[in-house]
Amino acid sequence: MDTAGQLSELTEQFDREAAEISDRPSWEALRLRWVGKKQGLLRSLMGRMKDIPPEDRRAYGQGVNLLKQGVETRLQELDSSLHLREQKEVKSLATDVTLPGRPPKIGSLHPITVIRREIEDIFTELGYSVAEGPEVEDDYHNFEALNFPPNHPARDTQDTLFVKNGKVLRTHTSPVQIRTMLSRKPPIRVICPGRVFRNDNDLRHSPMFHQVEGLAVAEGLTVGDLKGTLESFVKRLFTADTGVRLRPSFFPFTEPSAEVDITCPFCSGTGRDCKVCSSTGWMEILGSGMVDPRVLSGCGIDPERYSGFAFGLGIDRVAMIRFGIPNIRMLFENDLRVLGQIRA
Ligand code: 2U9
Repeated sequence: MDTAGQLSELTEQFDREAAEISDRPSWEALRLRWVGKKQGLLRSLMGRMKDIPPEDRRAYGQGVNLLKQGVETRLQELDSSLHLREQKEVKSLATDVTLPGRPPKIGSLHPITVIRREIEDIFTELGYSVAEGPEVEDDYHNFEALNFPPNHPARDTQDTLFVKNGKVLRTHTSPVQIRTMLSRKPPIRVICPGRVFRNDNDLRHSPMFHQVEGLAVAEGLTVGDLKGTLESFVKRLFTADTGVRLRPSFFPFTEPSAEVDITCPFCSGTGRDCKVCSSTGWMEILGSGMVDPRVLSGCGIDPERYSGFAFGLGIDRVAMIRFGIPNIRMLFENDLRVLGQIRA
């Protein structure tokens, strides 16, 4: 075959190889094979010039140059289209490291947990232990042992939620103190935090809420001990200048009984322009009393030898006062947008 024929055959061969190119490595191999500086085909075609008869050299050189131009143009076209494809791939796969990071959501304790733990800490330091008991109770532990007579309307005033077989959802944590007195000998100092249930549902009441009740039983305990204990408690829970006053009240399980007001921690008891205490300077937060002798003897404790005091408060109410929460439902809907705004 003459040299012109050889060159046109090479052109066809390159076109066939170029048509097969699908990725960067095969393109790179094609480029090296044809125009590589050391072993490229075109370079060796140029090197053959000395073997061509002098009268044909001009035409041969032109033919090789034409082939080289065609090869280089086609290689460039293939390079551009591969480059476009590579850019698209990079965009779809790559992480944009210049984007701002997403901050992780930091959790926080529920307001009720915050207050419950504060109360537990205060009483633990005063020598109390923490006791728990069942939420589904029997009539004996929830009512009878607490001096509610059988079929007495007092059971209705508690808006009891009944379960089957005569069981109830406990209406207070008092049955835990009953269980404590039945299983331990005085001196007793316990607090009983937990969920309680009443058929009551409005802006300030929820059918489930949280109580802490406390009980101390020992020889010689008096109303003075009750008042002193509650005074040191509220000074720690609110502010050091918080004062208390006891107002006579009635509960079946304590005699005498008292409702406990504290000086309003928002206006320091002055009442001046205070929405929190409706300008009275006082806020009711606890109920209390000396344990009724009938309750002690029912639990096998001699009321001639021992006396006791008890108290109860709603954790939810304290949390609402402390964090300025207007609606009890905000504590239970667990809307993170609301809970996130409640800060200790
Ligand atoms: C035993 C003996 C006595 C616990 C007490 C109260 C008064 C009281 C309320 C406060 C707000 C309940 O959450 S609340 O609605 N509690 O007023 N609780 S004395 O007395 C007891 C408990 C157990 C064996």
